[in-house]
Amino acid sequence: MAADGTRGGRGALIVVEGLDRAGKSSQCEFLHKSLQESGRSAKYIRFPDRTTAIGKLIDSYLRGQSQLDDHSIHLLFSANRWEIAQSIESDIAGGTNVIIDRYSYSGAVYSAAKGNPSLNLGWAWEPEIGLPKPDLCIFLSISSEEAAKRGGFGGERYENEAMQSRVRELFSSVFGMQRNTNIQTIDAGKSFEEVSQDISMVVNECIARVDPASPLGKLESIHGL
Ligand code: NYM
Ligand code: MG
Repeated sequence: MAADGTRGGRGALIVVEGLDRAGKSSQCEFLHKSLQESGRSAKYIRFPDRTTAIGKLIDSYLRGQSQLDDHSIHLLFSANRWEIAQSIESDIAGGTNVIIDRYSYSGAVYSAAKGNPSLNLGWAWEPEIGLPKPDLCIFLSISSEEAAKRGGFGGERYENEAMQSRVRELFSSVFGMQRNTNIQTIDAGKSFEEVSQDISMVVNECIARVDPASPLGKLESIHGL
């Protein structure tokens, strides 16, 4: 059985992006379950994948247990995607829809948001070029006011107001510059049910549209970055 419940064809690569507290993980879990319940093959993965050797270095950095140069940690986040890229490609080729919670867009914007003069968005995007390209990228957009209502920040690096508002600005610049990628912005300030319905609509459209004959794309350089 293929991704859409018919024979043959490849799966769709669906990425969900957004700020901390936008509700990405709960929506991804719900989407994963609903795709499976509708008889489609689906897998849910998240970045950073903290279980690998590289992921453990990232985890320790995020928890503030280790210090790393901004460029080094940036490249580790990217390496953490590259180490899983092949398995994503083979799942997609085998007809499984893959849902990814955070991807290269988070990678570029969080690092660039630190304001290091030698680590701008252009530099940050480079190591992402060639990774599997999403068929759909959902941006769960949430205002700082709504995010604040959802309770306090956790204790990890980057979970503070200054960083989050810079990340919000950079997400909109990056998504504004995307030409050949299907980006769908969804208002994540609505109720869980409304947001999940909006997600399900764009995901079903995407799965129906994925051309079984055309292979998964690769991320390209972003013009104007
Ligand atoms: N993050 C995540 C990055 O800085 N670069 C990346 O490439 C990725 C995938 O990690 N605050 C940051 C964003 C988050 C943090 O992710 C942990 P999560 O989804 O909140 O566990
Ligand atoms: Mg978080």
